[in-house]
Amino acid sequence: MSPSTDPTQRAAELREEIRSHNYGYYVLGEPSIPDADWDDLMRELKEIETAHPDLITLDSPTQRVGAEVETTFAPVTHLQRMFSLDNVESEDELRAWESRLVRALGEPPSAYMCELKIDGLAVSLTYEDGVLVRGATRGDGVTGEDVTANVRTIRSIPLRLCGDVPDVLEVRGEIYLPVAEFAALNRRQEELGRKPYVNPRNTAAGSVRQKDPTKTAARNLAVWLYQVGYVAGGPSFATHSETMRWLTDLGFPVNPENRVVVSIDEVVDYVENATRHRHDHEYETDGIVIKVDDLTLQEKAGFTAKSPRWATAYKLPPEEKSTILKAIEINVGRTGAVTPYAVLEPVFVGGVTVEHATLHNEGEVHRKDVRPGDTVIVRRAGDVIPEVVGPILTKRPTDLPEWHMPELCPFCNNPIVLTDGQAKAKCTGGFACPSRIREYLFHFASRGAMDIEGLGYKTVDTLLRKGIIADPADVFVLDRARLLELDGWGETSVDNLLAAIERAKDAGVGRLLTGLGVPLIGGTVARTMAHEFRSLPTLMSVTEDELGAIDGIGPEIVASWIGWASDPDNIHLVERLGEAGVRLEDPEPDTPTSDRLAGKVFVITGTLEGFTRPEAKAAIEARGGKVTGSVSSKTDYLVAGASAGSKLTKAEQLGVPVLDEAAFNNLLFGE
Ligand code: 1X8
Repeated sequence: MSPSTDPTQRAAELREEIRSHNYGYYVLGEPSIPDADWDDLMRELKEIETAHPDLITLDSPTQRVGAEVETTFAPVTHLQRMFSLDNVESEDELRAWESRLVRALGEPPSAYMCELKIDGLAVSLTYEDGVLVRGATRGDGVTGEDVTANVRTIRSIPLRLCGDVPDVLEVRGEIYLPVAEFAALNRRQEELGRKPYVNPRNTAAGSVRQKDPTKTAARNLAVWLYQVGYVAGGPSFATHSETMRWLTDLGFPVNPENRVVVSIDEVVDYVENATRHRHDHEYETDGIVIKVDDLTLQEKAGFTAKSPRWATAYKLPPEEKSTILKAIEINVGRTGAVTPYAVLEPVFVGGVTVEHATLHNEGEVHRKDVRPGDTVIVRRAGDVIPEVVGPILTKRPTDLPEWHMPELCPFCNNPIVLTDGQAKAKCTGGFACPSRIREYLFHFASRGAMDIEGLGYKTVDTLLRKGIIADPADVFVLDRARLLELDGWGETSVDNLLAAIERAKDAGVGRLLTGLGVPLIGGTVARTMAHEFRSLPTLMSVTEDELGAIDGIGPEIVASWIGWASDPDNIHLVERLGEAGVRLEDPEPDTPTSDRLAGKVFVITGTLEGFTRPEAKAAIEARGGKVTGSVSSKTDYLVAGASAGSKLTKAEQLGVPVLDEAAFNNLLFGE
């Protein structure tokens, strides 16, 4: 079949094709076409919709991310009440639940469905004639909150169902943040110097209750559907497992770990297996849900005041354990920041053995009232960051003293100073502090910074201990003969390291700046600064106003940089890096390529994937265009990346053409 030339039909074809690829990708986990081809389909559909706005439909894949919603989420009454589950915590309690059930039914059920209980946020989705019309939180079970705009951004949630669709369908499921996404999010938080998120569940819940759907879209949430709430005009089924197969056929993601078993003994086996493999999934689970499979028997068993008798949740043990807090020690990080951490009697929690846990700062140690010698509760929050929850006071030995931040750094004996109350502590030893310099060099050489292969933690440690290096500039004047004297180093490893160091001299201002580890200046900010100024010596003498004028650089970053650049140690370091042969300047960019955008006025908003802000600005200016900060009737185009907010709304109100990244590329580079 060749593509239709009629825009209405072609748009429908494209939507169906994209929907089917999305199903393969997000539900089956099997991509059916290369990403670039998928992008082409989306681009063609967007072009048709731009040319014929009347053809845009609510279920079009181009319409996942809409505008911001108002301050509150409207209440929604569920078509069918969202029940809660009773729970059991042991095999005995599970068998007692079945005995009560058998008594109520007069016979043992012939089958149970066992499912994983997902530790996320419950959601109810309503489809009318196969089109998603509403997403709602659970709320109190009767009334939830309307979170449709946010739910629509979750790519595994179908906007349109396939096959024979019912008139009305309400399905229930759990939205979750994949563990790997959670970890990546926290790495970004750390790079920005912000507090980490506590666990995937709270983060998922927060994401679904965002006012701005572009923020939800950026989180890569996912969903499993596990229950039909209400159906009108649909087929009838004899068992719960059949309804789950039907949901799969309609295009919903249904957890492949679900199993039908025929006896309570088999339920016990499922529970044991699921407990053993609890951490093998990309999502967190907090139990197993057991449901009577036969729908007639479900009806016969009925409900208690708030829970069905035909289902129960087997709660998995909380991911908390108690152990001894042996000591509180401190780290000195690459910026000199001093952080206390707990040294624990090793304990197995959340699937790993935990020996250390961060305590953030002295204030936190006192707020939690944990003291060395205490028995403490340890939690592996979000299965990622181990955390000390608090002491078990009944087990505290008498007269256990409180812990205080040492006055002198244990690594270099220089004073530790406290700022912001007890929130921040800093070692005043500078590069003389062996802990700080080790962390600093390790960061300097890391993949995101100078990317010096072979200069990892162990090598940095050896070179420091032998007195071969003392700061980042020393790395570039290493003596081959001296390295060859080191234990375990041969010609090949020494030459490989020296070659990697030689390459790093040319890494450029952005990477160098990242490597210098200035507080609040991670990779993104460093690249922006490098792009604007092209020269580290220029940056060393930049004024607050010059730096603050750059888009994306706020007053805190400015203050951090000015403070860093006026420290004599750092000024000296930059000079020595230059003397050691490290390139401190980037070449000028190419001069204007054309005047194809002559006289055109642009505003840029949101995050573009292929450009930093300064790069996008440079690309426009190189073609004779101009970039301004706010949208007005004089604006010719708004370039809108991900997370575009009020500027996008304004442009739409004024009828200013909006370019997504593909359209922007087309304007810059197209025929
Ligand atoms: C909550 C959950 C259920 C299921 C999975 N995860 C949950 N968090 C399931 O049925 N597979 S059922 C449920 C509830 O009824 N409150």
